[in-house]
Amino acid sequence: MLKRTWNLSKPLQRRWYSSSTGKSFKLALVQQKVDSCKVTNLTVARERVLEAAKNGANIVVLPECFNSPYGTQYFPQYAETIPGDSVKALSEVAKQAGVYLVGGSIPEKDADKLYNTCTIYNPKGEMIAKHRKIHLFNIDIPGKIRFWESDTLSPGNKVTHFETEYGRIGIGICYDIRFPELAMIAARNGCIAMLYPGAFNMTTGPLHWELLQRARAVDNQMYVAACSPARDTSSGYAAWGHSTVVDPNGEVVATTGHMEDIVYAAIDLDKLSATRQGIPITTQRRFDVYPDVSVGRP
Ligand SMILES: *[C@@H]1O[C@H](CO)[C@@H](O)[C@H](O)[C@H]1NC(C)=O
Ligand SMILES: CC(=O)N[C@H]1CO[C@H](CO)[C@@H](O)[C@@H]1O
Repeated sequence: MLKRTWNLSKPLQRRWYSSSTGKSFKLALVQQKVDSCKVTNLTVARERVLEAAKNGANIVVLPECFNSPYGTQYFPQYAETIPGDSVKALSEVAKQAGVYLVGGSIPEKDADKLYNTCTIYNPKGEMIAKHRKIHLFNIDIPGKIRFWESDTLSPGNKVTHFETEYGRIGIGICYDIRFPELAMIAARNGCIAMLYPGAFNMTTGPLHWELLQRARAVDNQMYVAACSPARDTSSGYAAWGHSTVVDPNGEVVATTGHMEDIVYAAIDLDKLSATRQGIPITTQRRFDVYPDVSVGRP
């Protein structure tokens, strides 16, 4: 193997804070089938979270738009305030299950604006963070497809990290995963994982869903997981499914197909440290050559 030497005449800027505690935990991704009745879907979400907890999960993730159909035309009708009915239900189930709950996303109404928002709860049922999707998915290819989230949604304006006894965790929603800066900012601020509720479609799913998770994971040597709704070909938006967990080495450690399922993975924080020791990119960056996107954030 080629031995590389580094020019160490200039001190490398070392900026690395891991909030990792060395404790391992069990992550669960609930790949729920989502339809048009909010109450039913909240009930199903609740049952799945309790089931995941019964199977030993410590952190449970729900998919993007788990209680409303995915489509800009539905968001105004399904939107609710935070706190509101969904927050109440999620808070109660987090407490009952005794887990951290990453509540997928719901269309949030705030004054005259709508957001695609993920709320996060601790095992006491307290809402400890809220992430509004930062990058809105706007695409318009004449004669082919138009999906313009900005028609009804406004973007969030900040990065979101939350604390657990296992370590700090970063959140993005769906299209946010395509912007590597978010995961970089999270990793350099000590996050051990990025969790993305998301709903890729039948074209971008096979093409990029796993690739993007592996890319974010290997670049940042952190766990990355994305939780999709189950596929429903009768709905207006068929999701790819395939909720997946990737380890800090970029390897898929748990995944599924497109049906309803719960994906479980043991998150091993020793593996995270070992990966970072084995390939020390976290301490060998050259911020004297290029800027660090995480400076001054979050
Ligand atoms: C999925 O989204 C991509 C990117 O916007 C688009 O090009 C493609 O046509 C969509 N595929 C389906 C099956 O809707
Ligand atoms: C997962 C699940 O049960 N989703 C339900 C959401 O609500 C609609 C309408 O009641 C049901 O058809 C879906 O099955």
